[in-house]
Amino acid sequence: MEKKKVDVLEQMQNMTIDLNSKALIEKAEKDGVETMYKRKLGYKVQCGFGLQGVCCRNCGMGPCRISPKTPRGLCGADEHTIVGRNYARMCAGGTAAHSDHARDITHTLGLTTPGGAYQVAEPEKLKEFAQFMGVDPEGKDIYELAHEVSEVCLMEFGKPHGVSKLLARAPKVRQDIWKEYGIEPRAIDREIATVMHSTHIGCCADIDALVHMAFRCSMADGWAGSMIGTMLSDILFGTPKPVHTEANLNVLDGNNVNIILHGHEPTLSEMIVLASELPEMQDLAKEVGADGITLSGICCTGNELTMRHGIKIAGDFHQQELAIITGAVEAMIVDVQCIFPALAEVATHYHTKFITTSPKAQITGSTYMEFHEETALEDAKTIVREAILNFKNRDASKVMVPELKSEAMVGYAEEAIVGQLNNVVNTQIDDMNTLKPLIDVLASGVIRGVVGVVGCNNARTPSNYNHLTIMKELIKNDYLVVTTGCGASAAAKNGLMLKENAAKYAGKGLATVCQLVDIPPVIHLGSCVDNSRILNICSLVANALDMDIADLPVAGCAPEWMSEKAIAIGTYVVGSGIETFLGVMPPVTGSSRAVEILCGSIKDKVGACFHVNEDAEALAQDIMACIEAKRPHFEELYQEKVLNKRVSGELACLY
Ligand code: XCC
Ligand code: SF4
Repeated sequence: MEKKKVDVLEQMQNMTIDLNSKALIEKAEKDGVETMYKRKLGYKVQCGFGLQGVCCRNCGMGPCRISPKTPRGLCGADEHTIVGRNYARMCAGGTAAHSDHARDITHTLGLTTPGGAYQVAEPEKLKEFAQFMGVDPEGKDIYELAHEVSEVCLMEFGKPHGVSKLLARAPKVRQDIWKEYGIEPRAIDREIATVMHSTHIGCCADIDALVHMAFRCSMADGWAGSMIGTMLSDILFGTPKPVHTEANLNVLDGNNVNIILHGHEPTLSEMIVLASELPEMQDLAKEVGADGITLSGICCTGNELTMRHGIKIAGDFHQQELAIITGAVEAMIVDVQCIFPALAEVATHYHTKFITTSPKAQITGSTYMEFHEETALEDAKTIVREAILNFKNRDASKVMVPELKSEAMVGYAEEAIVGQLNNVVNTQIDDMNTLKPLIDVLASGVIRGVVGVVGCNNARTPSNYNHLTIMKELIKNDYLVVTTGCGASAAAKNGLMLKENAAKYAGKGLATVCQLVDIPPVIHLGSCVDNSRILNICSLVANALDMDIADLPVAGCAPEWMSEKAIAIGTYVVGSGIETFLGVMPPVTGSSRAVEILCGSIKDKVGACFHVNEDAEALAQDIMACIEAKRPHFEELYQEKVLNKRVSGELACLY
């Protein structure tokens, strides 16, 4: 290759640290296929106004862009108003995405029937949750109950009065903080509508008020939408249990029909799993000359499938195009969110069918096969058949499945984390659900803290670099890492979710706990809506200790965030009292006031704030310093609330 081409290739390959991705970027060049990495080269300088969040096009007089020469928009909006409005709208976008996903799951719960495509997998969890939501399960048929809970949950999206019922899961002190600051979210849709209204031209023009409504809206994401999504997914499809899997593009199988599921909602992917396991589909695969069918997942659908079925993870957000470029994929089936429109073009270079299924995410150039929950299994069969029949079009000369994959243990729901710790460490205690072992290792400092390292890949950093750098640094220093979303894929691809690797990567304290308790140093909690599991675990621990979430030695981190969903998540995590660290600067720097509030004074309201550092090593140090600074207070509280009471006999059994 001539020098210029080599330079271009090298530049693209430097944008990821994944070796499979590097190999496929080279293949893409040879095949003449454009990828995100190529397009990024064309974006040498990104718009400075956009980066700072000071571009407004909320009305037809604009776009207005704030600069020293034009310090106000045509309507007079200043940089604080414009940045605040843009930030609030990002939160509303993210909340809408997670919550609309949850709405579909809720609707699906209403469609369950005994023996039908959708059934209740966890009757006990349903009963418990029904009770929590104020529905009496006594004497009710389980499906009658499911339908009733579905209705009650649907009301959380649009009820005219009251605030989210799920707030009651949080410690009382935390609830009081929310009440005081006025960020208890009302109906989910209402919070989204409120933000859209207030950010319309000529409405809210006060940065404090805009940040406030961004928080209230995001709280509806974490403490309503996402939490309902996670809970009902467990009830419908089963609570995840630790299961073995493999990750990275090598999971694509040579002579099998390869079907990749990409997107977010388990309502579709669960049915594809069911359909592909049917004997008629397996037979059809043999008929067309394949050995069988291999399903694998990308993005959060990948997480949902792997944690419930051990289905392999093909890759993360930045590998979606590369997956097709292997030439070995019969169908890429998608529903909603994080799907590159570019897949339509990439697929034209290979035999791959790019199948869209949701009216919410139709993409020009795709094969659109609309999926309906009402006819779920039939629809899924039609889609799987289409994929199988495409096997004969595979062109062996275009196939290159890269060499690497890693093994991983995934699927640690709240129950698994608590149960597993308890099982091994404390078998003498009858109550299997005690949090004592987890709390003991935290309080003694054997584990310094717990950090949720979550979220996307961002083309502003080399793919996976920030995730891995931060996770490795944390576990090396005895911080337990829990992860979701594409961060989880990064960990799985790199062996961080293997118990066997604890000794290699983790510090002495954490490695010992991992060995004793039989957990990996980086724990897979699921998809991005499953960040609500983190809220749940924190609430359980804080409640058990009679503390606030903000008292715990925990932190959140989104090292490579990119989506509006990630901004909403970060905001509700801060709102929940958890210090949150970002590896990519959000578009707020154009307003000194916004930065000052989000990275500072919001702490006076909610007990935590954002911290940003685009240097991954430094960000890891920031996280650890922050948790260490919290520890003395935590240990003191622990002494006062737990140890002293235990000695005086006030604390009878657990905590
Ligand atoms: Fe999307 Fe959920 Fe981000 Fe991955 S982590 S890029 S949002 S798939 Ni959710
Ligand atoms: Fe410009 Fe104001 Fe219209 Fe925004 S709302 S585009 S700042 S005139």
